[in-house]
Amino acid sequence: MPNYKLTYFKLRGRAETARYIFAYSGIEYEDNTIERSVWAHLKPTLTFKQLPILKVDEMELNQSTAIGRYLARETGLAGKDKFEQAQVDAIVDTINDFMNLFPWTERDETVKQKVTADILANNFPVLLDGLCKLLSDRTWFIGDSVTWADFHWAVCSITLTNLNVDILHNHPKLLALKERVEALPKIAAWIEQRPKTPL
Ligand SMILES: N[C@@H](CCC(=O)N[C@@H](CS)C(=O)NCC(=O)O)C(=O)O
Repeated sequence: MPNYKLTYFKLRGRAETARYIFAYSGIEYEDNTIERSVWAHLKPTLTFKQLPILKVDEMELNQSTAIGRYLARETGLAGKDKFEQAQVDAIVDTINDFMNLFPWTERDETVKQKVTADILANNFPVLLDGLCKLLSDRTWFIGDSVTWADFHWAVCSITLTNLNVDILHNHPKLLALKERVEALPKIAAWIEQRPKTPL
């Protein structure tokens, strides 16, 4: 087993899905969370000047989705065959397209709130209806066991329900999926112990 070191800010953000994969699979890793003051020194040393980064022994991997996909393949959470894997990837990409719409770094609160409200009114229903259709009456999005697409949904929907606690009210199946992931004993243990952060 290689040595894994995941470097990110002290946030769930783009590292949390990888942390769920580590937690669920029980693989040891170093969860290297850095302070903003350290970031100023670290950033210039990085190939693409962004986090997260996963170090696998001496090799470095950037891009949160590539990190998630790699870890999922290593741990049997990527989908059972190549088509299932593509379906799982499509769900993760669809959720990411949506999450990337939000103006996370906007400093003007009025602009931030207006853009956020527009996204929730116009883009969110499309995402929820599509995910609901995909999930249908099954337990997990794809196949008959949990995949990292279910983890990714559970992680991103925390951020969404923090924007508005009732946001999944009309989509009980998607809320139930989030809760099903969070009830997996190893995920529940990680949630209990992780730092409490706004994002
Ligand atoms: N597509 C990249 C985006 C990475 C990214 O935007 N990272 C942000 C944090 S979420 C970052 O490093 N921001 C600090 C900076 O750019 O100075 C990924 O998914 O990993």
